[in-house]
Amino acid sequence: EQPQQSAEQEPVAEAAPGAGKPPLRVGMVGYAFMGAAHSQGWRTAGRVFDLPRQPVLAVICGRDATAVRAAADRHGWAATETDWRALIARDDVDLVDICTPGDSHAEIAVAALAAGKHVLCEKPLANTVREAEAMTAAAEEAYRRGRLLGMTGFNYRRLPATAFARRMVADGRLGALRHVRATYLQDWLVDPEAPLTWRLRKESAGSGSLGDLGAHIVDLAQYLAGERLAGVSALTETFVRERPLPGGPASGLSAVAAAGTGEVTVDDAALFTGRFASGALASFEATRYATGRKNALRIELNGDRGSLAFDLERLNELWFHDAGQPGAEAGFRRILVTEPDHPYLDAWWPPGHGLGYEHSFVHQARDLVHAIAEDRRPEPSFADGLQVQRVLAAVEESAEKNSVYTPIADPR
Ligand code: SOE
Repeated sequence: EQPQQSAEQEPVAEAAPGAGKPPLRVGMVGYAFMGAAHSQGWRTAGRVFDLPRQPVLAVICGRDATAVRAAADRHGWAATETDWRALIARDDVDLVDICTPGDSHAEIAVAALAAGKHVLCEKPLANTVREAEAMTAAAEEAYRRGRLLGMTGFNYRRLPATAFARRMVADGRLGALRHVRATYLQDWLVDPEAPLTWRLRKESAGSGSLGDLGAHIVDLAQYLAGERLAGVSALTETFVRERPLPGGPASGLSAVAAAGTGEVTVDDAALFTGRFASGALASFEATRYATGRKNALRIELNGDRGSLAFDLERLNELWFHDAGQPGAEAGFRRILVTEPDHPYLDAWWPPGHGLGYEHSFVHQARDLVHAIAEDRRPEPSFADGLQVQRVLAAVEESAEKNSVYTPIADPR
């Protein structure tokens, strides 16, 4: 089906990439780490993939006029705003991409959908189940009303190796699934003097390692398994309860410390076990205190016909054990996921020329453009983001009750 093109959606000018295609004009809110990553995605997707609509980096928004101008220049955005409401009110924006801390996701997403924009929202979808429910209801209504889409930014689904792993599981290569083992380990809070940034306060981040890292591995585990968790038993801990207040500008995950200290109000680490609806068992560990581990997301799945293992720090590889092989020759073998018939790779480099972290954001932009142009509900949708939020809430509830097994509300 041809994408709808309104009068003001002129095809992209001749010299630009995607010339002759209707544009998809993006307005982004937030310009820090995730803003930079998403900018890279929007900037690159239409230059690598043959997309039905050409992403245009129309407007970027942040409260500090000087800083947002600098971000616009660095990342290639045409215009700036300092109030997200002004961005949403613009008629030269088709899609709003939310890269702010979790406390503003719901308000921006609901308003953007009501204003007739598609929405991409960084994970975790919200800070609470209630907010995620409101966002999901708004997205359902906006889809019925105007075919508007709401997508949650679980970018790790969009690496060639994880997407290929999903294909193998769906093709039955693992047989009946018995175990999923997932860890996401970082170490940027090991130093007790690391400042109290927004990620360490419940009112801005919702939770700590749980929502920031645990959300990724819950989504990835469920995506790869092709089914949802039915319940969890959990432990959480906050190792350092008081930290220096942040002072000057933040960069990436760090910030400059100022005078005084404040309380850490989120978990530093979360450990939980889970049960899938099929009876398969899962374990999860999310922490920012795994000294020496920088961005170590690992996941392994064991079925009665085989196993798969993935490590984000070696993201062009997938390890596969086929239990049907004769014992003497069996064992995990490395699949180098760099062939043109692996997911996403026909548009990139010749075989063996691997991809990196940022490509997951390019693929995310690519997939969302296709979903919009083809009038398909995106995956993961806001409803999928809400379901992950319910898992996070069940983890918190279980941890509060000393690991009592906690069913997940509405696991559909
Ligand atoms: C920080 O822990 C963080 O940037 C997460 O917020 C991202 O979602 C993850 O991709 C990398 O680590």
